[in-house]
Amino acid sequence: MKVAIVGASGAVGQEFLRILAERNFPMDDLVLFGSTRSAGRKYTFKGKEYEVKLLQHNDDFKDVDIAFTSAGGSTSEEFADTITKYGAVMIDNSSAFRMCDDVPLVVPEVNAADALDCPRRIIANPNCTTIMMVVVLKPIDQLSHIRKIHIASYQSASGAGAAAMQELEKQYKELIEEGAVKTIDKFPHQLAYNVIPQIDKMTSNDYTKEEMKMFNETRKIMHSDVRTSATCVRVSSLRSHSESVWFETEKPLSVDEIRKALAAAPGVTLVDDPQHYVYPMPLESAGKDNIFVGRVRKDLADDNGNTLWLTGDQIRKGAALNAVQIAEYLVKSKK
Ligand code: 11C
Repeated sequence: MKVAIVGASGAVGQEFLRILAERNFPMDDLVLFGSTRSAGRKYTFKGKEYEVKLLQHNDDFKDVDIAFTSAGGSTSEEFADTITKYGAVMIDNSSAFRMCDDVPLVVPEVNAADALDCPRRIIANPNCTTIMMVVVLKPIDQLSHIRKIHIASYQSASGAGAAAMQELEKQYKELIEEGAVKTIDKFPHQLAYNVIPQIDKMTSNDYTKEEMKMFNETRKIMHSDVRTSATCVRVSSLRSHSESVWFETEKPLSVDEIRKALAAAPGVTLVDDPQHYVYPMPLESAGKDNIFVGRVRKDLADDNGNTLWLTGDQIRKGAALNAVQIAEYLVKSKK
């Protein structure tokens, strides 16, 4: 088994290296790819050093079995044929192919088997905010069909990549040392001491692309007609996204039923004792695999509604871990 990582120097690329090693993914060889900016850099994996190769249209993917790609949508689009033409399966972290009918969009806890039907040898990894929400809502949907979701997200700087995390730290430093923020590049406004109610580009219906990903991807992954109305917000946490989620089910569900389903759900940890100040927070979910859920309660405005709070590491379950879990499922299914 030969594995490739495209975008090896990015925040998600680096997380791939850690997760593949931690989970002892069954592989014999590794090859790293990057842009001209990162080609030549060296990274250590399981005690061996690997140099990042320049991603080019050549035969470098000839012996590759699985390619994890995380270098942006335009790179994925441009290189998909080069990557898959000799049989490699491309597990793509970008939004380029997610809504294509012939590309499965997979969260293993929700729709693992969809990964087996990939005629283009491309499997799409969903948007991080969507992944976290569907892992938590799937066990509830099994109790009673979820008809509507309202969600407000609190997305950390890490969602915009490693350079954005550095920018947030730099903004705080500039405020302390120079009295004002000088560096605004990766975000449309100053993020330090601020929240920004826009993630990704605005679309013609006045929802952002990130918000429309939540609407469309949730339906595809859950095989559902559910409607999701989202407001996605960038906050100044460094790593780990959070979401406040209101959902309406076909029949009313009790808080106890929901808590019980969540406590038994794969990939979910229930942290819910608000009377004692116990609920999930991004500082604690950063670096962890599961999605943490708490504040489960009845919606006061909707008899068939309940509401909860969740938080999860956007770079792990929201990106690299989910992709590695897809690969693990493919390996297991071949045995
Ligand atoms: C963010 N969720 O926090 C975005 C990043 O469609 O994969 C991931 C964008 C995507 O900025």
